[in-house]
Amino acid sequence: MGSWDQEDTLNLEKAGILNKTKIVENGKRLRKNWSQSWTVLHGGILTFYKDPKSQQTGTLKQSNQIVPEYTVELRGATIGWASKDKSSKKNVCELKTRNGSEYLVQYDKETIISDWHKVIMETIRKLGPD
Ligand code: I3S
Repeated sequence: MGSWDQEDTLNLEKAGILNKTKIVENGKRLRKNWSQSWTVLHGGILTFYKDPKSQQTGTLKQSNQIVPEYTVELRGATIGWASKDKSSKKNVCELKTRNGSEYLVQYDKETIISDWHKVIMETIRKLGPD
């Protein structure tokens, strides 16, 4: 990954705050751990950044770093609305990747999560099959 330049900014598809939890990794079920993330969709990759507040702040330099927590390749992924048994929260999307990982993404305000659902679905469609 290189540095963030002007071209990247022009091509930025979407960014914002979402709640997320990874629930499956390589086919193996994980314990849910919901947390808020600054989320960026760019170039077919969805990146969830760690909340800087939850990071160790030993030095000023460390506290200014924004570290990706999960990087999700959208090619070959699927997205849908999660069924009620997946979570007690409202407005939950289920994102399944080609390599067998699953994430739940959620936001209480419906318009926010609907926009994400739409743009992720459209991105997956444009990327085409594997
Ligand atoms: O699907 P689950 O296991 O009921 O998910 C809940 C748990 O992860 C819970 O934490 P504990 O593992 O400490 O019980 C979380 O606090 C809840 O938010 C999870 O459920 P929801 O329905 O919020 O996705």
